[in-house]
Amino acid sequence: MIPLLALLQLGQSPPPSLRAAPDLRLWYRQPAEQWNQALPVGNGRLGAMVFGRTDHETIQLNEETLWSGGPYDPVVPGAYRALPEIRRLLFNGDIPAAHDLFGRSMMGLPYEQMKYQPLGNLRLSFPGHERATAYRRELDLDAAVARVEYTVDGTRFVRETFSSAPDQVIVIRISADRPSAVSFTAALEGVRNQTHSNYGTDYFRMDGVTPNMLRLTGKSSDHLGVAGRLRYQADLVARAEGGSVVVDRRTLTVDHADAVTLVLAAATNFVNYHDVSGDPAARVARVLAQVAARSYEELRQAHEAEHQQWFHRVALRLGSSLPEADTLPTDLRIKRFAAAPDPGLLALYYQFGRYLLIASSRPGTQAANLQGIWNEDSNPWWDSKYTVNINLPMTYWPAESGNLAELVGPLEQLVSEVAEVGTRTAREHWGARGWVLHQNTDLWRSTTPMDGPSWGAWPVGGAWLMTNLYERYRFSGDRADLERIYPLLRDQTRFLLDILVIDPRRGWLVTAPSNSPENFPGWPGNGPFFDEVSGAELQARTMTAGPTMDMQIIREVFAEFDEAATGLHRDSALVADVRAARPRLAPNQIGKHGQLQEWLDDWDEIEPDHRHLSPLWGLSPGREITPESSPAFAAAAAVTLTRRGTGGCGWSYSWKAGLRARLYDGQAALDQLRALLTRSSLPNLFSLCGRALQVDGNFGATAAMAEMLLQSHQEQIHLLPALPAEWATGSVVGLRARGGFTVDLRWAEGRLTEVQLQASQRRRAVVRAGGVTGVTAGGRRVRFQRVGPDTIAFPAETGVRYRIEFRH
Ligand code: FUC
Repeated sequence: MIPLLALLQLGQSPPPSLRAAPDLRLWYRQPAEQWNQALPVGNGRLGAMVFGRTDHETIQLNEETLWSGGPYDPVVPGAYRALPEIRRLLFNGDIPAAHDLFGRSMMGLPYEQMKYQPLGNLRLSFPGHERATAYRRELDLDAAVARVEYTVDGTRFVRETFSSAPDQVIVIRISADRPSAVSFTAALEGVRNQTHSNYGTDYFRMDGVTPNMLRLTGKSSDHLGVAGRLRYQADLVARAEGGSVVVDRRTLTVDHADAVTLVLAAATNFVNYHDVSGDPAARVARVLAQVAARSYEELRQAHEAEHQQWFHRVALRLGSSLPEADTLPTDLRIKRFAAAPDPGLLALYYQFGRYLLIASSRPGTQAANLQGIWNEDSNPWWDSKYTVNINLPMTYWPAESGNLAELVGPLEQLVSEVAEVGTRTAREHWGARGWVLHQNTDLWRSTTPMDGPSWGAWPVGGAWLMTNLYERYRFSGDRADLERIYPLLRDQTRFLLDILVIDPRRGWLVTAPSNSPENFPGWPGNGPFFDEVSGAELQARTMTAGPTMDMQIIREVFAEFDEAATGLHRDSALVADVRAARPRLAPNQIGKHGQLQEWLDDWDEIEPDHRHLSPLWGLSPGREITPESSPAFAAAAAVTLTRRGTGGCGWSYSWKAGLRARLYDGQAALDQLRALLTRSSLPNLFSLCGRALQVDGNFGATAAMAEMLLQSHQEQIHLLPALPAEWATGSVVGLRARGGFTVDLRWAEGRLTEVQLQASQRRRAVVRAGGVTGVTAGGRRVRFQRVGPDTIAFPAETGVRYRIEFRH
């Protein structure tokens, strides 16, 4: 429970106040009635949602590469030929005509994408267990185990489920405190997509394999004319201790065992986005052979140790919880939180975000999609794919500060594959060098404009993701991290240079066409219209030129490219082009309400409380707007934020919390987090968007909480920049700051009491903290420079533990 590893890695024993284990369990007094209440486990690839029912248990299963369709190519050759006319119409103010022409000529074909699919359901029937008493179900974040316990006729039953990364299996252990008490029937059921094509092209088969196995095999569905090319297999093996196991055609029955371990392996034939030549049967057989001789205890210990390697890197304690918090189930605690402070619940939410990232994005797996890896629906909201105009970038925001940098690997892989595919898309749809990703992508790395011009006409998805990848280098300071992504950054820079055009009215360089995701500018006459591509009545048009967010993203990518190429002594001609273009980009502007303008013109929003916060990108996740470097724009950003209100999808709450933190308004950030938990989260702590969970809101909140405690985007380690009064006392161990620093903090009554800092490389450390007086190492004073009233700088050596001193 204690994050010993994080502390041991730093070569120290934990300070006394950090010894007590924080509350790291979600728990409930009743089973999940629906999927949205079940508890998630995952190893990055295999996911399960555990309902915890006593008599008819469901464990819903996912394998991350099971999607509809197969490799496909939606590029429309020569689409770029329409661009000059679209731009002419756009700059002449004939936006409806520009929109329609984009819809007819620039959309990918098909113009929608493939869907992430559920694998199946494990059903377990325990006759007589409807009479259960003393019920408890929990998710132990520290062990990454979902546990169900209850009593039937005086016998205590326990079920534990985990998804093991080292052994690549899902393991379910069913035991009782009395011998021979475990009897149940198991079935491994497939899922058919009933509605997503009007003819059945997917199928599954359920077989029993003697002496102790259930097997599910199947094929993915065709979708939008793209053939379903995935085959899958899941094998479930029952290992009974005592009693008997009988397999008939498709069910497995255990009778009077002392305990049973169910081991599930699953795989598809997916190799990569253009290769589906894998053999699911051989993959499953190999995994099962490897675990055949390993006991439940061995599997469990290996799983726990591996999980804790990641999880224990950061420990967070926030103030004192409600006195009764530990005796209050999580669902009731969420309800209470609307009216009473509960910092401990937010600390749990923080760690739940880290837990979800560890469970859905591991080195070598696919990147976490909109639902991480958890999806029960063949027709999930937004296809449970990758949407890039906020969701996928936000998913990876907490990774660096939360000391999980390696888990960004799958995103890097996704970007490098999208760049391969997007090179052709850049050429054919924009007549440009480099690579493009528009608003969405899927397992097959589709990169063309999607859904309709209102959403798809947005060419900077790849640019935004590049800024995510660059953060890894900023945090590690490790040149290898820069070298690896440099070609992607260079080629994205080429694309951006090629698509920028001059806005004829102002002479600025702008993107055109584009949109400010997915907001409607209130130009005269913009309003409801029937869209040809989506075949639907839409609220208004979004198409525009040079939206503020595009310009902010491009400035950031250009700055990163300049820094990288200059540091690595490469591509000097391209650096010169970037330096020439950057000052000509459309600048940030302040509008008539004092707000940060969203579009080139000072239009009002048709939907003033729109969930996207696009023009505030430069405040966060970007860094060009700060209260210190650009106070006028920071004040304008605050106006925009207030005008937007506090609602939206879960992710919108989280983004607002992070933005408030960057404005040093801890109370407003906390209010957003409270609203997220009480208004847009599920009882299992997943954030909500539409009718299903969406993990971005969890990840955005985790990132925002870290930003309330530590910010490092201004080349300084800024401690407690946005601490709300409710968090007056607390501690955090293992947060990462840009430049390769690891930071431990303790504070009381709102003031820092202890700060320790370590550098992973030789580096000038700049520390900003109220009342800072100096720095020591091993009890000896370290020479420092005072660079501001609350800021000192000193040369940090690798591996030395520095202690920051304060005036008390
Ligand atoms: C964007 C958002 C929606 C949703 C979807 C997955 O389009 O505007 O709210 O989060 O992505």
